[in-house]
Amino acid sequence: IYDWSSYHTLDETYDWLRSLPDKYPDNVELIVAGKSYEGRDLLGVKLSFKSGNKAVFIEGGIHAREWISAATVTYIINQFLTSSNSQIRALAESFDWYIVPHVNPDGYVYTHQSDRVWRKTRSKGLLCKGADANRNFGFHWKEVGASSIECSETYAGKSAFSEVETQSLSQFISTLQGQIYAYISFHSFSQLMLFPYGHTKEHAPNHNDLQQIGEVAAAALAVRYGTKYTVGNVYDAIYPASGSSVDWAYGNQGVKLAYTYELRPTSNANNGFVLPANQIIPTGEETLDSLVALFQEAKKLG
Ligand code: 0X9
Ligand code: ZN
Repeated sequence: IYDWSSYHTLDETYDWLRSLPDKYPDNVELIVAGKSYEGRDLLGVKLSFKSGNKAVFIEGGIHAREWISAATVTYIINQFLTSSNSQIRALAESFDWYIVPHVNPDGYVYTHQSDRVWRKTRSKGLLCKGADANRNFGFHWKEVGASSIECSETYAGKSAFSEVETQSLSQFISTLQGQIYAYISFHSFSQLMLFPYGHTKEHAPNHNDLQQIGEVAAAALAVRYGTKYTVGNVYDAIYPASGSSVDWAYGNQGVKLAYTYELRPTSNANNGFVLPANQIIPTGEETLDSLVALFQEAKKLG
């Protein structure tokens, strides 16, 4: 059985995703949001409970070693399908959810089989494999905080959208043009809620709203277990970085509500990417608490 007491392999998660339309035929459709270099699907689900809703896009696993990202994303899918909590039900039923737990499946498989701390895609290079998929999107590509050196962890790739994952995912997202109300990307670690921009210290047009909504979401996240998040624009709150999926969704696709979560833990003691599995459920719970508050506050601000 598939549960949230341990981390799963890609095959286990894909089998679980493929089981969902049979169990919830009225509410789940499988989506293939793109392809990977090694030929895997970027498999996800569309959750829909009523017609006429706007869409929210949720992406996990763009960095292969950040296992809590995909685990939190599948936790959210499961809660939206099974929870009887009124706030979670209201949130689930307010949007069409396009949710892809592993947008870098090749990298994730590699972290299970060879190198637990692999970050990038697995495309062929001259000296080193892979590009940082979160530096490869075509919005202010390679301007800042992204490397031209193939072996760097933040290698931006040969060109914008050189990676088949970002190319195909961005094409899929483009087909939803105008429908996407929010775009959320899950990473780890550091306990941050980040929003555009990453390429400049200039504030995004709705910076103040994004800060306010983020602070309300972070306050809600802290209630259950006291987990503290810091909220801010990428450039100031973490570091300059261009070519991320969230900045592209915001800057190129016009998605006004765009956040990157850096999930637990707060520090790199004992390798921050290796979060004990007994923290998957608490992380999922508090993150979902924050999403409930985030969408309530965003609605309030219009
Ligand atoms: O560097 C990154 O891609 C993210 N941090 S991580 O440690 N998980 O690698 C931060 C992404 C910042 N987000 C945006 N630029 N929107
Ligand atoms: Zn990351």
